[in-house]
Amino acid sequence: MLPDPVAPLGLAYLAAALTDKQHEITIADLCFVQGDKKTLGNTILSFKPDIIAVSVRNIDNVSFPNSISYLPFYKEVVSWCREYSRAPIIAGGAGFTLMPDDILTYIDADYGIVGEGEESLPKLITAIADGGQRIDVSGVITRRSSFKRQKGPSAFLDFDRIPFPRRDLLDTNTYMRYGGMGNIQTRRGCIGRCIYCTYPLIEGKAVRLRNPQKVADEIEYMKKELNIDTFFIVDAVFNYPPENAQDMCKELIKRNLMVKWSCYCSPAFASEDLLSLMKESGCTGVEFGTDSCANTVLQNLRKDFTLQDIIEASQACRKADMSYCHSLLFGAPGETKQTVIETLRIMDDINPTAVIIMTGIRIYPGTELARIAEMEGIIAEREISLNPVFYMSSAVESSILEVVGEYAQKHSNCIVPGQNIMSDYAMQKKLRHYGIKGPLWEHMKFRRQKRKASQQ
Ligand code: B12
Repeated sequence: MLPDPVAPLGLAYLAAALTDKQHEITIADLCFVQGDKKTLGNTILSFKPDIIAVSVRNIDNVSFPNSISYLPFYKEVVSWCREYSRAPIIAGGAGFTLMPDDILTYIDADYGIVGEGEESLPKLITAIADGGQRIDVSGVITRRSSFKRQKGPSAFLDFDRIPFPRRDLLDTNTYMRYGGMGNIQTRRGCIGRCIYCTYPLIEGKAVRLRNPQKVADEIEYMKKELNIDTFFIVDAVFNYPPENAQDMCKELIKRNLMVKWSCYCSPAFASEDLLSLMKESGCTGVEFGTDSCANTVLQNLRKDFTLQDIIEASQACRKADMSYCHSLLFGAPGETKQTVIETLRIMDDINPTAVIIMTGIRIYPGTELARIAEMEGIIAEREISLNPVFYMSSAVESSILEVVGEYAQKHSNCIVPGQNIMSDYAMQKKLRHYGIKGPLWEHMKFRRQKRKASQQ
């Protein structure tokens, strides 16, 4: 399975919220099963649900040019549910939240919830149990009503008060075996203004923090009860605000839990002090959403850092002996052959553990990029629908795949998912088979060491 299988943390949160309200729950996870329909059918027939909730996390692989849509599979799953049960079907999830009306109609669900589900889902279930005549729950859409994006999703919740996710309902051992890590969330929301990004639409524009002690309690439980010793922090940006990130690390160091973890970081707040503390608390690698090294492009994308920050964050990683990866995104408004070459040249200088390159920027409704694309006559915002459309600066449209492909062939630290370069199923399977944990890009350094040794 490519990319790595990822445990359905969102469902585990919903299960906890429903347990709190005395509902009986089961999770039918189709990630590892052969003959999905039969497995799902057996679960439905034995559990006899009154409500079925479907989590739509990924709608596609966001990889240009090898774009794959997952929505036909969700549609099929909903049709299987209907074959085995007459229970109303509610859809939700990160992917769902991005185009709720279109997805609801396409997969043929009865209700949808936009955004976080911990509060809305129990309320919707109660409303349905009461006859479903009056549904006044924020974030809910039905086949007749439509969600008005300008109102935002359901009210953003106080994240610190939400109960721990019910990982006991998930097959965490299998996720560890094939995915190499567990997952945990320490904050929700993102203050970034990146023109293409969906995170503020999904999680809100303000950061909602959890108490570091509670996060450490959850990690301690994961380690002691579920044997999860390696995990990914799924926060949009772990190192903002830096003070909270520091407190988080200090709490882990104090408890001496001997866990390993990795996360997304912004180059803007990646000081050597923080990175050293992160390393001491078990962090093995950070992934920077760098996108470009050309200041003009960074400005156009409304990134909140500059080339200088990228260089300094990279130096700080080296000093803290932290593996680090820069994710690049080529094709932004204002991208030229020059800005691409400049960015790749700076990657040569910086020489990070890994460079992940995506070409073309997926356009989602509700983002500034959608408005730019409409203004430039590429696509009207209301027409952006289930078929992925990618923004690509016309100045690089014809050359970018070749330039990136050539660069990747010469650089053993380079991963290009859209062109299947260093990102294939066989390699992933082999590494996981040998018990390699954590993000696979962290292991590029061993590949490079091997290549260097063979050249000597
Ligand atoms: C962290 C992350 C990753 C990490 C995950 C690491 C790990 N081990 O967990 C990595 C880097 C591996 C990753 C990979 C991918 N990711 Co990702 N990822 C995220 C991110 C930032 C957070 C996801 C998360 O865990 N959130 C925390 C949980 C608790 O929240 P949640 O799942 O959204 O659940 C809440 C709500 O959505 C809702 N909810 C969820 N299910 C349901 C169901 C019902 C019925 C209801 C009512 C509500 C509901 O309630 C939950 C609790 O509040 C999101 C962006 C974001 N900000 O959400 C992208 C995101 C989900 N990823 C995305 C994608 C595409 C992918 C990949 C396919 C990319 C690729 N080609 O490799 C893979 C797929 C991996 C997989 N097997 O699923 C897209 C999905 C949209 C799309 N276009 O499809 C997102 C939205 C980013 C984006 N581009 O906008 N990802």
